[in-house]
Amino acid sequence: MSPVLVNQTPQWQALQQHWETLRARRMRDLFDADPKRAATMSLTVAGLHLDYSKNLITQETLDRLVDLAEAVDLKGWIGRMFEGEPINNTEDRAVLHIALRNRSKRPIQVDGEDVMPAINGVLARMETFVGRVRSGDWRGHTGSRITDVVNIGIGGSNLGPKMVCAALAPYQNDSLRVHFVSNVDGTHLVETLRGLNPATTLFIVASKTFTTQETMTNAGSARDWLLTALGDSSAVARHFVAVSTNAEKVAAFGIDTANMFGFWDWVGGRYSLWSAIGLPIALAVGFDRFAELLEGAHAMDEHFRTADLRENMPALLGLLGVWYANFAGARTHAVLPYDQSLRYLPAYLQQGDMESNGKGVTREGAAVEYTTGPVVWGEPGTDGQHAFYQLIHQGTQLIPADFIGAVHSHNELGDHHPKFMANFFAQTEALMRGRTYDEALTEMVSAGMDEEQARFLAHHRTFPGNRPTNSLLMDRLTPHTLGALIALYEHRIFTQGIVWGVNSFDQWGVELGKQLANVILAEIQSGAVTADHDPSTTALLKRFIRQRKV
Ligand code: G6Q
Repeated sequence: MSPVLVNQTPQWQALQQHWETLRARRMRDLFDADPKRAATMSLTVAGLHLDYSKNLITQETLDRLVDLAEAVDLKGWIGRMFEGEPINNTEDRAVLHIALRNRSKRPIQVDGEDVMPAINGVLARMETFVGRVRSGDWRGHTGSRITDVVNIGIGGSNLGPKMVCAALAPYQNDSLRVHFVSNVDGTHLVETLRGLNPATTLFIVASKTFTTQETMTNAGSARDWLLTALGDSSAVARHFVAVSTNAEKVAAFGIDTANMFGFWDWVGGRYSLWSAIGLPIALAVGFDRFAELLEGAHAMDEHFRTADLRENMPALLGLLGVWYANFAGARTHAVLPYDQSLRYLPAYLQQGDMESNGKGVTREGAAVEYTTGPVVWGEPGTDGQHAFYQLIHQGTQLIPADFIGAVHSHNELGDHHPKFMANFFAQTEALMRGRTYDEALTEMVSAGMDEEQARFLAHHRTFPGNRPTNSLLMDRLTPHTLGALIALYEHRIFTQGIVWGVNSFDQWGVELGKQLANVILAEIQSGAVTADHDPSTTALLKRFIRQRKV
């Protein structure tokens, strides 16, 4: 018998009724009614302080959301993930990114075998390699030390390391620069390689499958670039390393498998920065810092695994997302880092969240009858304030937002950081409080404005408020707090996937386009459109082929 869809449970229906009673309430009033609200709706875990009091919730909402989490056996599913059960049911795989950063001595078994010795073995090889490259012991083909590392990978083999390298830029020195090439658009590779010296450049070809079209095309062109300059195919061994699960294909490309760092099929691409896919991170900031990143994530893992749901930061954030998506009608979720070095975090989480929970059927294949993963988007403050915050404040959609910032900047320049963070706090306050018509009117009249004009403008200067935000504050963005922050979002995604009953760990939705692209590529290369396309695609293809001939 198929399990009941979550929207048919009494806990879901109770939340629906609860929303009807809460939707007309004002957060301002909730704060007035409970002086301890900010304190009771805050918690600190692994160096991250979360204040979730500026949400349209009461203690009853939290009780009911936790009831829902219990109804779907969230705790049981967390246990199953940590125990290495094959919870990715469409690919029959365990989901063990948590093992990659398991800094405890706890064994983790997959099919009766402890995976920790293999994980620690790869980490040890990474440490040695990183030490050699950073110290200058590893030399290029001509005997020069490596000055530039180019990671060639896409999706999960790109976004995580790229995001983390930017976030940890303050921990890098100038002697080894790390670059990322992902797009098969030749511009990406050409512009990255411009100015680089082949004799001092090391490529990491990062691909779990080692078959991904974009990555293999870029890797082939990078190899040509190197060999054109160095003129000796044996140079590949000193300038190319691979991160993959596919030794055969790595060898076929010409990379010595002694220079291959492996991982396992139970590491999903978008959850893989903790594996050897994190090699560019370790090269950029040193292995010890990479280990601190793993430790921060492990601290969040232990919290997620053991804390009561009512005090469980990732579970609470996940449940709040469910509250807005399924009961308040939100369709998007904004991630707003007040930290320039977290500029790639929204893009990273876009993949993490949307590829994981952008699903329309349950684990058992039944169509869902409710909203699943939201559109995730965002930009760092304060740029976003001068662009799209207007819509968050006064638009017609409800957009829950996460504000993320640090008490101390790595670049304390004059009063930049106080100004920056003043904006963070001001925005969350303004979104929560809003400004009533009367408040807007009084403000303008007291400033001396003509009353008729003030009455007109007050409509435009009214802010509805009641716009929900979470505030995440850390002391400083360190490898440890960053690790905890990423793990927090991973487990938030997990929580929501469990509530919605979807498999968060497959990505069948990316297949169809890939298949069609292969058919179309053959047509472009042969110059003849022969497949049975729709009329629009046929016309576009013919136009493209014709114009390329001119
Ligand atoms: C992530 C996805 C996907 C994957 C890329 C790259 O979860 O699986 O983004 O990471 O398609 O795949 P390869 O690492 O195999 O090249």
